[in-house]
Amino acid sequence: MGALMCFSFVCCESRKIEVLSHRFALVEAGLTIRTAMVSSTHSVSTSSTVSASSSSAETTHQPSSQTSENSSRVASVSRTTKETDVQVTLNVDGTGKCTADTGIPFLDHMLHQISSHGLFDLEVRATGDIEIDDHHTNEDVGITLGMALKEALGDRKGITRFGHFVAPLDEALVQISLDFSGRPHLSYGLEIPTQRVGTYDTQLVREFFVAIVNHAQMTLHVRQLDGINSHHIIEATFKAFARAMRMATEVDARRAGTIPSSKGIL
Ligand SMILES: [Mn+2]
Repeated sequence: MGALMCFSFVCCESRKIEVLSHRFALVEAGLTIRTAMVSSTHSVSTSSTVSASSSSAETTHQPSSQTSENSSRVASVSRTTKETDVQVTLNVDGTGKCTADTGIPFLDHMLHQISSHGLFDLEVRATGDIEIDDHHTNEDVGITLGMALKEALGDRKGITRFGHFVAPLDEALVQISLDFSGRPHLSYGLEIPTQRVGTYDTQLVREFFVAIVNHAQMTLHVRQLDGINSHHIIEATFKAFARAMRMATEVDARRAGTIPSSKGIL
């Protein structure tokens, strides 16, 4: 039924909406992860496997020094493959401090949007095989940021869960609606008119969001309501994404620390 509803929705849209939905195959690529959750409510170290687009990767999650009376929503994730080496530190309850050094200037610019408008403290450092192109590094930054988000939010107790925003940037207007549902899904409705912004391949915007939704395990719908300039369209998307994430990750006091799902689990 979900697929039918989704299909009819696509048909009714004036813009082309690309729907991507797949369950996160937990054993896909033989990735080994050592996890030490940073939240005090998730202090157990575990070993597990998760999927990734690369054939092999080593990932470590390091406990943060930050603590609070409840749980600090901070995560540090390092992920290394034969293609890239990425470190992400994320504080969901930050003030918008950002360091972004990925070797891809436009991606750095977009990471600053996520931090600034989401009020997340974000540190991203990446080295990768950009002598080939930006694809692997762009994707692996998305993967690692998604993993950090998932870890920082822990069991998602008390969060607002849903978030939405419509961001203008001059003539561009982009709507984001998202849900920290535990189920990866991306509906991607951008029509970016040029192949590149600066040196950045605009096809990589979709790849970045695919990586985030898969690894943060979230539902994300992106709709372009207006826009002519590629830079404006992409930046409006990241600003709307940031504000929607801020809304969804904020603690809802009326939830009183319970999991925001009728199923009791996210
Ligand atoms: Mn800009």
